[in-house]
Amino acid sequence: FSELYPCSNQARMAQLLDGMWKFRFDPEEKGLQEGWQHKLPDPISMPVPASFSDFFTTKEERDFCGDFWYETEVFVPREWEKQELEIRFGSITHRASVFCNGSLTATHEGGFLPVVARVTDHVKFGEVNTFVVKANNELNEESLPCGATMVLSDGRKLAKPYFDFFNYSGIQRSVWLVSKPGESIEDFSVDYELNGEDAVVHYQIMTNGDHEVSFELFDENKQQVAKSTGAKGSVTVSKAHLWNVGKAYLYQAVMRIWDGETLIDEYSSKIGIRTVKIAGKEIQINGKAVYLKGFGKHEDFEVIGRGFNWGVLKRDFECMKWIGANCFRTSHYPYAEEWYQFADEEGFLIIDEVPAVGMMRSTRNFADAGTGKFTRFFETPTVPTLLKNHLQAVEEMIVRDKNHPSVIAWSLFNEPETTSEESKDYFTAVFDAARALDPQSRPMTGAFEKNSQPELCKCYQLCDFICLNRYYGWYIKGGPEIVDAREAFLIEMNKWKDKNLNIPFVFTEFGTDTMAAEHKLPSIMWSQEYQNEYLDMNFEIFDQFEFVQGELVWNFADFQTTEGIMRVNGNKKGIFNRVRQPKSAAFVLKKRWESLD
Ligand code: E9O
Repeated sequence: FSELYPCSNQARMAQLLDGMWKFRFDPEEKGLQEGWQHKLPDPISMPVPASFSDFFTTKEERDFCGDFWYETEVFVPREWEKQELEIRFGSITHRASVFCNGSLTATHEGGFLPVVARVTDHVKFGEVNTFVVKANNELNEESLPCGATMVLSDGRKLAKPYFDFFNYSGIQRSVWLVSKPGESIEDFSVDYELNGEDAVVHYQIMTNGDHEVSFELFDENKQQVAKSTGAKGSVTVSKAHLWNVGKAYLYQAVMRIWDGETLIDEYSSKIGIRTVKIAGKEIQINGKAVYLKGFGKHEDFEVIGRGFNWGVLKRDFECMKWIGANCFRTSHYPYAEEWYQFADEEGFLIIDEVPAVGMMRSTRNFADAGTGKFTRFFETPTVPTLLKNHLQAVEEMIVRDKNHPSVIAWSLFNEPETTSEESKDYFTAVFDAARALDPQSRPMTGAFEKNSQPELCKCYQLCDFICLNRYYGWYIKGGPEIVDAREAFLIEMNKWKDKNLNIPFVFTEFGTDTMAAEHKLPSIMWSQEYQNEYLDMNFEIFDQFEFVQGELVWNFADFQTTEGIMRVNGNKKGIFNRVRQPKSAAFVLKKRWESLD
């Protein structure tokens, strides 16, 4: 099925189904047997898009783990009778079955990429139709992200993430009903070559028929600048306006299927002409080096959890522009598509990450605890299914996001175990598959944690540039030991330097938990003053190594995690607090990043 973002025009209609849906928890997993796919009995109300957790006032509901159901009713007009109909969910976390008037129309594994169900044969035209979703948010070692599900003594399931963010779940992104012609545009891709003042746009349009296809480009004044026919081809845009960092320029690509003079289908999308290349130690956009400044982010906000919200998006971009950032990583999962669309508009760079997080044994997730037997993560029998799910997520992410000019790189993992032969085989398979998928051949990378040291790591060789998550001065030698942290950091950096890899390095995580209200002179850990000192120490080291080509602070904002002794109502490494007001470190970053321009 097509993953194209919905649009409306003379050939297609897209209707947003966001709003108040019906909802029910199903802790006994009896829904299917009792026929809930037709209609939910005694439902409560539930906003879509949103995570369900933080609306509730009981722990049983907030921390619910297991099956849960959604329902909505939609009138489908008669005029759509000759069209194909799809219901498209931006995502359903973490897995789902979609029913239309009681019939199963799609199942999907993975909580952060679109779920599309073709419902043409199940819909009643000119009538009200019922759409029901059965979802599940359990974690295991085959799911992305990885985790476990435990059972409490009262019989309730509880999610045990192997990752540091709350297991927010539900229909967290927008839902559309899409009507399109039977013969339709299923996908398209573009790639660019710069040629002096001109740009060559290579395009490919995938359809499910064999009628004639046309491709047109319009500039921001809606003037046509190029036109071609054929499903595959190249057009030249003379004196092309390039899409640049902080200075976006977007053309409108209009694709059509024709039966002679008669229009069959039309799809349009904004595109940005730019190239991305790793050249020696530089990350180059349009042949010019760019230093990445910004954050690892989360989709996370009060009340709505991971639910998409245009207001939060707007505030986040305003804060990122104010502070002088030019980049963010979609840690630790692909975000709602609207984030990429807006980054395209604003000239922001994105490192797009799959939900491959938690692939590591630690004290938190040591499955064999107590047996005295240590199994490395990639030695377990669950690995083949995990790999299958990983490859599926990589494919869906690249297919979904490949045409965004903002996306400059793919991050294929976060902090896995990387020192065994098994991890090397596993990630070689992931990188090989990913490289075959991107028509723009963007650089591939992954984020490495502290055990992935240059002499031990068997996976950094797969990367076009290397992303390091490092916490010298926080997890390693914090507080009064920060002088020693600096020494240890230098030792590691010199080891990387001695490898002479001649590729860029980007710090994708560094930071300290900081209470927004805590001040202390002289500083102590958790105070605002300490966050500033830590950042200054890190910057002093980054600036000594020319192969360091970017710094993405962990994190843009404080965010919710599972409860535990390491977390005070969430992870407090934000440069902004959870409601997006600056900590003192925001002014340190603003000063540095504005001076780096
Ligand atoms: C992943 C991110 O999701 N990296 C973690 C971030 C954090 O703040 C988390 O939020 O904890 C850092 C990993 C640091 C590993 C060192 C742990 C040493 C324990 C003594």
